Amino acid sequence: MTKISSKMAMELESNYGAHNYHPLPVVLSKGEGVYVWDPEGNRYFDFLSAYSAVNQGHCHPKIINALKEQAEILTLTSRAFYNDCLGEYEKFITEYFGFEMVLPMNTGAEGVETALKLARKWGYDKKGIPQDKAKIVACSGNFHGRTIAIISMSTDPDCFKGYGPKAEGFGIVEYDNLEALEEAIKDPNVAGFIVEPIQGEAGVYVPSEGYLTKAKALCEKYNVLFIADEVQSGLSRTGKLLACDHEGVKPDVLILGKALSGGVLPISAVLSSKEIMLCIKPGEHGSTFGGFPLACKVGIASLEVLRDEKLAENAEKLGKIFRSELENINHPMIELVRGKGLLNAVVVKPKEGKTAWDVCVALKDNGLLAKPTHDHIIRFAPPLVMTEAQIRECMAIIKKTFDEF
Ligand code: IF1
Repeated sequence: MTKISSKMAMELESNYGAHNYHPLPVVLSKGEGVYVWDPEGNRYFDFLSAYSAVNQGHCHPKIINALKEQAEILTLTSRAFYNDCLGEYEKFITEYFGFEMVLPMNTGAEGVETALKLARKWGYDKKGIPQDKAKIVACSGNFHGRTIAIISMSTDPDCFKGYGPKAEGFGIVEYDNLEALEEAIKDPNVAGFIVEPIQGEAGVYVPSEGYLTKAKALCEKYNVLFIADEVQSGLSRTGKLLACDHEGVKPDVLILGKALSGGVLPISAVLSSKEIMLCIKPGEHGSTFGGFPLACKVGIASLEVLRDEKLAENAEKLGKIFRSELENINHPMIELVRGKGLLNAVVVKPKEGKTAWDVCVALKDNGLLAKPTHDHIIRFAPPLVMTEAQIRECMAIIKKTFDEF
């Protein structure tokens, strides 16, 4: 099949695809490591990493080989039967993260939904909350996915407006505010507190040092499950295996997604203790593809790459270089730089009507892909396999681009 042109690809998407995104005007047709190419052969550094799903780099050979090998043997059995891949994967991933059990799902949102259902079940069966009275507390500025229940926790109108009525049983507290959290979870009907250890979509908000530790302690005090949504912040992105690891906090429930597959398949997972996980009985939750053989093999390979290539350490090292070099640019449009590891964001101050979007289009023309979130914030999140030489090359591109404004 001949490669279609960028122009044709954009026209086809516009004519036949729902307009639920407003992509940057660039078409990708090949990816390898930190690079992506458009159909015309122009090469770009990928500074979005598919929203942190390709931490291991595009088309990592070890992960692709795991996919290809299993794809010729057995792809999907459903959970109606056992298979010879799932148990091994479950043992591998629970030992890898230090939990007793895992419930395998597909997208991050399904992982979050699973965690919400698990918290409610535990609330009724173990905490003694009266049936249908369980509440779950979330943070302002959160992003946990796009389903009806999840957007019922959202404080971003773009996520929930026009999709009402909201599902019941969710409360909101200000992020990084321990007094508000304690006030909210005192309520004996609260089953869980769900939090992103670093808020990605909100613009890479890193909470105060000690917030996670104290929040976990408050959850223990009031017998509330501490649920960490590490779909974006996990898997070495912030310079540790999990963002919770920066404070040594172990969540009661851990949600993973995105890079759990290295960007090859949708793979998510909820990890917890036996006591909590066994509140869900046979037939009470599941999904057709959850934990399927292809995902098991790809998941193991993806986690091995993070460990064997020391990608958390690399993210820590390169992130420090990135933030200090960016601050040294001291350009009037660069209001603030914040982040951890290789999950960073720049708050852009518009200049003569030029916004973050214009900067991203100019970055694209200079060979680097990044995308604004919430109008004035540019998230910079390259694959964690980037080298120091490459990140310095990217800093030069970013500096050159801002100097054009
Ligand atoms: C979009 C960003 C948004 C997530 C966290 C669960 C999910 C996500 C912390 C759901 C998904 C994606 C979704 C994508 C844009 C991107 C994103 F922060 F990563 F950039 F939206 F906030 N928890 N994040 O970040 O996982 O169901 O998508 O697999 O929806 O536009 P999913």
